[in-house]
Amino acid sequence: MPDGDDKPGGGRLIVLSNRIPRGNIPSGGLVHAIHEALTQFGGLWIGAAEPTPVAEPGLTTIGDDAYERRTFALSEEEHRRYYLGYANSVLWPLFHHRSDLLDIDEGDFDHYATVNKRVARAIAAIAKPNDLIWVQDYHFLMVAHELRALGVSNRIGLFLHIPFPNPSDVMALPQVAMLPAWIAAHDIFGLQTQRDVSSVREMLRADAKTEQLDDGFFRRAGREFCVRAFPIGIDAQAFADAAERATVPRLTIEKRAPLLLGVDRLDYSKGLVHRFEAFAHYLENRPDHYPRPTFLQIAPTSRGDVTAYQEIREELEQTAGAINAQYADLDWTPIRYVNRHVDRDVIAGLYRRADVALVTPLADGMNLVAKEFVAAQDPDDPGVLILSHFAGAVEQMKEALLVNPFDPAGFAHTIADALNMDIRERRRRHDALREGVFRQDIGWWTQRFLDRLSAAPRPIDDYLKAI
Ligand code: GDG
Repeated sequence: MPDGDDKPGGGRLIVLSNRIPRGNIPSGGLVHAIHEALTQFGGLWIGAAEPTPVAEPGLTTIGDDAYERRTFALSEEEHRRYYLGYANSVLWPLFHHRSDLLDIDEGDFDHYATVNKRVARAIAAIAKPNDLIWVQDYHFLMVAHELRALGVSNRIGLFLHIPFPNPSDVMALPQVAMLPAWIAAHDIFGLQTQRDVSSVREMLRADAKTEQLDDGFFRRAGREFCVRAFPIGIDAQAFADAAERATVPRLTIEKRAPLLLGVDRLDYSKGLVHRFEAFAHYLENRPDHYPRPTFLQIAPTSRGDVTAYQEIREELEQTAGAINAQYADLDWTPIRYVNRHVDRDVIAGLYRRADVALVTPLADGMNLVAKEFVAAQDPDDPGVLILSHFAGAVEQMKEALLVNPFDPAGFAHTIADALNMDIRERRRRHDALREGVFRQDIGWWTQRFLDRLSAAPRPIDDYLKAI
């Protein structure tokens, strides 16, 4: 990443994300990468405060070292309607191709707009001319547009961690007509995959005001902006070290019995019910002489206040219960479903112990678990990654065993292939995957994004006057 004199005009970095770490920075991962970038550039990290009865404008400082951490206020109603409502009951399902789960309430969008405008005003009040502004994710799709309306000409980039909807799905968003202007207000609109870039391109093609240029650039209202893929990585070395150090918890499974592992936030996009059913299909058809496999699924509850998440939790409990009732024996439970958070070091040890990882979302921006599993394996005796076609990670991880999670029979065959794979093929696939996971790690991702953002042409005054 540009440092010292390479910083554009010596500007700082302003990062906006919904979550902001309160205390110590956890090692590895996105939070750590943002922390490192901010330490290098200097600047500010802005995130949401805990909800309060009334939200005041401006920012509150919560920490100050190499850079400042500040929060913007959120009222309890805004938390319910901007965060749980528009962000997580409209944008999240829509962007994960689940229009059937949309819960549209006109007032929720008003709160989303209010919060985005409040955040934009707070940033406009503190941004210095050469600061880079880096927005994270779908909670803040309008912030750049609001900043431009306030006359802010800084370089602004947004990275969308989740998929972008395809052209027909996106029509279900009541605010679809505003999307091109929101996107065009950035200098860089970053996505996880080429597939997502194509979806944005398709949407912009239908927008009469947008002109497509070369190399990912577009022009709208007199200024150019770029739409590009920046596939996110992990801190591969930190994960490999943690996995090597970790003591695997006692699992009480048969000695040479294979362990299949899934690790996901409990979210309907992760395809957990489909995964459980495919495993049942495998159990139904597996030869009797096999050692009995155990499938361990760790899925801590997430967004438990949203109805769709309560429903998926119930459905998963019922599915696991029914499968275990049908296939379990006195000394064997096929599915171990752990519905709580497990420490990262324990997860790293479990990845290393697992023979097969099941990373089979129905839609996913990237999926970091696929990369963590690969980084954690013993290269001499690696496990096998089963990866869904619908995880963004598939564009970089072609050597995984790829599955269609909607096809239980095909999925079950792939589980059998994974459990039967000989050591030479396991090593061949793992070597290739590992090389990519280490080369395109989280540092590579941060650097690529910030290099591109630093080099973006500055917005022009005519545009600011035109919007
Ligand atoms: C979004 C996009 C994109 C899960 N359970 C536990 C635990 N985890 C950790 C995993 C992994 C992370 O949570 C989940 O990673 P995903 O990639 O599946 O992320 P999402 O939360 O859906 O986030 C996604 C990501 O942003 C980054 O851009 O890849 O597509 O949806 O790191 O290890 N960690 C611990 N205990 C658990 O019980 N310690």
